[in-house]
Amino acid sequence: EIATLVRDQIPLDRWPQEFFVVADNVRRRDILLSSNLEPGEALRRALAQGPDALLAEVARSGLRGRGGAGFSTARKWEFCRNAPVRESGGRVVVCNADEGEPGTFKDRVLLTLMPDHVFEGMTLAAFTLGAKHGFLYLRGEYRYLRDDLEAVLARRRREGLLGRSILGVEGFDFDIDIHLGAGAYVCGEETALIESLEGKRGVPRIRPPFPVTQGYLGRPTSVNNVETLALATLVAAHGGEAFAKVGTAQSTGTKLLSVSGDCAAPGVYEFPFGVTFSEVLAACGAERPKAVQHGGAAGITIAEREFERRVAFEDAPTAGAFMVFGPSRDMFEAARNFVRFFAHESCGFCTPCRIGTTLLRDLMQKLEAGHGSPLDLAEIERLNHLLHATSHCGLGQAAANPILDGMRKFRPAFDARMMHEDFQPAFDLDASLA
Ligand code: L3W
Repeated sequence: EIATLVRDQIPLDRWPQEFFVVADNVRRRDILLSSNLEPGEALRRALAQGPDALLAEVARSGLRGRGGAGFSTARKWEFCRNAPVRESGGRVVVCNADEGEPGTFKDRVLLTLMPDHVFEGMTLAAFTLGAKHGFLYLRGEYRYLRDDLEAVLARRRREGLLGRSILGVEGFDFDIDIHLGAGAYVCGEETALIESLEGKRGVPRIRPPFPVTQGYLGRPTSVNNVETLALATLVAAHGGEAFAKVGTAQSTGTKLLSVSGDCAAPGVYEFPFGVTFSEVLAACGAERPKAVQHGGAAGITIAEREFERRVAFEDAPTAGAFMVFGPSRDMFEAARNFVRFFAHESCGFCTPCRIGTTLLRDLMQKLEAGHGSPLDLAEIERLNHLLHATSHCGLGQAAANPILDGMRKFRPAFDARMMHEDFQPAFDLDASLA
């Protein structure tokens, strides 16, 4: 049912309410999904204290990037703020709403239910950095959200929360443009996103230089995930200390999980970091699950024996995918599906990824057809080393992960695909030579 809803692109406000489940063990007022701040509330508090104090609060909160990599938000903002600005223009704030990781849909919920939190987070970033220009880079498939988001921006301009002299503060000018992606997964990578913003093909750049020093049009640019920016609004409103009390030592606050697959109650859940996979599976009503795919591109598959592991940067980090695989699922099929996705989404710029992902896909198709042998599994391992060592960006580097994880943890599903003894090749070499 949820798959049909997603496929039919029904706006989230028309989805049944039960899809938005806030887990029972999250009850604090300062938690994202239950937060009902007035637009401008966090910003007013930050303006009263000044940009240094806001940055200090963000540092105190321990907030880390929610796009998967977990880089410190305070450090990113600080790097960007300290980067020299050339004559070409000022600093830039980008909200990465190119939510394309397989199995993620939590940013879409935030943009639908709490766009003010996201735009306010961008404005707070701008206040810290001294940026005048911001972009919301919206995934092409979320185009239907654009009019509503533009309406929110227009309202915020009317309320003095965007535009010139924000909330009457002389010299604090900032506005946001919405830029639509066009369906390329790789544009979720921050430098490909910036290329796309500049009107070019979305090909990742070599880093360093990082966007914080040379981003959009060579200007210092902070690229942050939707969830990170919404959380920054909470930090500004309630203080970093309150935020840091939730979660674990190295992963403070909460994490939104897009729970889908074989469970009774799929939806967007918010849990404190440190929650175990078992706890999430119990909350969403998964019966006898055999695996969870939570790593997005990293393809990290958590098998049943690992269900006591924790969702946290120090254990199992995630961009927010939580795909539940029930007892009847074939994990070979799951891996094959992922690799097909990467072959399709490779931007084609570098040869290892362009060719390597296609070879991986073909090998998996060969195995699926029952024509494979252990040599093909060895070839997959070899391709993985090659892709890992030589790909231009993370897409290629991580493309073989779902297969390798699958081979390590669900070997029987792969062995079942080996060529059967009674297999008859279509082409009889001996006969043709004779
Ligand atoms: C300044 C340094 N900045 C790192 C910044 C960097 C970036 C952030 C993370 O993403 C993850 C993976 C997937 N000076 C810096 C520096 N930074 N060193 O920190 O950087 P990095 O390189 O650790 O990760 P990454 O390549 O940006 C890999 C996940 O991304 N993923 C996520 C997709 C997210 C979306 C979305 O937000 N809409 O699509 C896709 O693969 O899980 O863990 O900002 O500049 N010395």
